[in-house]
Amino acid sequence: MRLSRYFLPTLKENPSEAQIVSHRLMLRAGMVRQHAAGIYNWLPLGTKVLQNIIAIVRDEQNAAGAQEIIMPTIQSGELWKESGRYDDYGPEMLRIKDRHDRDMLYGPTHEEVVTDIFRNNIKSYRDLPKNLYQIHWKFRDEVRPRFGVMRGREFLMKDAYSFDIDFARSKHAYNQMFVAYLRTFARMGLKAIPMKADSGPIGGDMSHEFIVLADTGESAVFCDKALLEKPAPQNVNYDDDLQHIVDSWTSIYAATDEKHDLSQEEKLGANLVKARGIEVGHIFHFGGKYAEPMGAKVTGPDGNPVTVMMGSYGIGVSRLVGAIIEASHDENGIIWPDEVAPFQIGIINLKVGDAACDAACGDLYAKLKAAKREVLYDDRDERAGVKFADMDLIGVPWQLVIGPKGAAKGVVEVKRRGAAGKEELSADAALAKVMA
Ligand code: 5CA
Repeated sequence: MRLSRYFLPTLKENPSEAQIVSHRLMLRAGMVRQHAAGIYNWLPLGTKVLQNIIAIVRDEQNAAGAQEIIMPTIQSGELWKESGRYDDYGPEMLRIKDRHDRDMLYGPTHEEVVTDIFRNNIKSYRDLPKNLYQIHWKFRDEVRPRFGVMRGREFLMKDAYSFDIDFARSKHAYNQMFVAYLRTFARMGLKAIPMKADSGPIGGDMSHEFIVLADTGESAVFCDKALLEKPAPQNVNYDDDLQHIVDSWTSIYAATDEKHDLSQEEKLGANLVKARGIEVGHIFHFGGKYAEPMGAKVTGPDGNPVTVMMGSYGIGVSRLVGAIIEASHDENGIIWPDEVAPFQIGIINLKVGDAACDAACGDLYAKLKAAKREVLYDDRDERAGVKFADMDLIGVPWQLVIGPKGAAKGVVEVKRRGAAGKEELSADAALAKVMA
């Protein structure tokens, strides 16, 4: 992409409405613009990051055996009357009347809809297990939307729902998602801590939140440093019994402030980490909570009907964009982890109009595009300082800088975002380095 043609409305000043760094940087980097309280437009740069996060989430969900579907954003209120949540959910649910005066709503979550799909289409235990997920927009009329996309009213969620014949198999589905989450967040460059949690309005008997540490997090977190040092599981076979992997994580101490056990302070000593955290995922096991009232049953091996056991598994996909920035930035802007970066490589032409600079930059740009790299070429007629600042602000991991002197010598300056110093390399060596 040529920056001269790209829709990238960056801001030099800090917007006054933004209280936390990720919100400030998302506005300054031209990623999002607010449409109404807690409702955002995603501009091209923000959309690219969101799509990269979606791709990782999707890849890990598919690997864990979940199957992607798309459910409606507007739901019928009737299903929620069946589950009993229509009245319970409260003012966070945006209720809508259609022209026939029917009760509709903008889905804050999809347990009812997916249970309805299940009961209408799956009849036998032989068709189990099933785990269905979507990556879709939700609406919750939060009292206090704030911190940009972190606590929005409309937000993007990955929500998966598992269906099994008995508790042991349902627990296995829960464990599959638990492990998939550890891998998902690690691929985004995040350290996410699984933490035993309350299940709130979703309900159920077993629940974990996944928390990313950041100073601006909404909840206080205490944990054993060992959790932060533990690498995410590699080469997982999701058909294996995963209980020992889950146990190896849940046996390490972690708690929010309400549940923090003071005796751990002494026990862990210097290994106790006190921090703040952002909830990026939440998984729930709730057995028959929806299947029971909604009649989601299958025929069991003995021919008798059995109510299915369910769990639901959420990831805050749009919130993750903010969480990643909270975890990875400096005074100049965002530092994207490679796998979520909107562009992997930036080219800065220090003297647009200079034949040698234009030729050298044009050549790098063509080669990187031919190699299918996402590359942003700053070909604007702007001061060098503006170009350096914008490239750092939007967080491009590799930056190739070419000015008249370098172009004459056939060399390129290679910078790694977030690292000190720069390196002068031949054009070919620079290409090899940033493509490695
Ligand atoms: N149905 C279940 C799981 S599929 C569910 O709705 N879970 S949840 O309420 O915990 O939401 C899942 C994730 O969505 C949360 O962990 C959080 O990361 C994200 N999330 C929740 N509310 C918001 C919000 N207002 N803005 C941005 N992200 C949110």
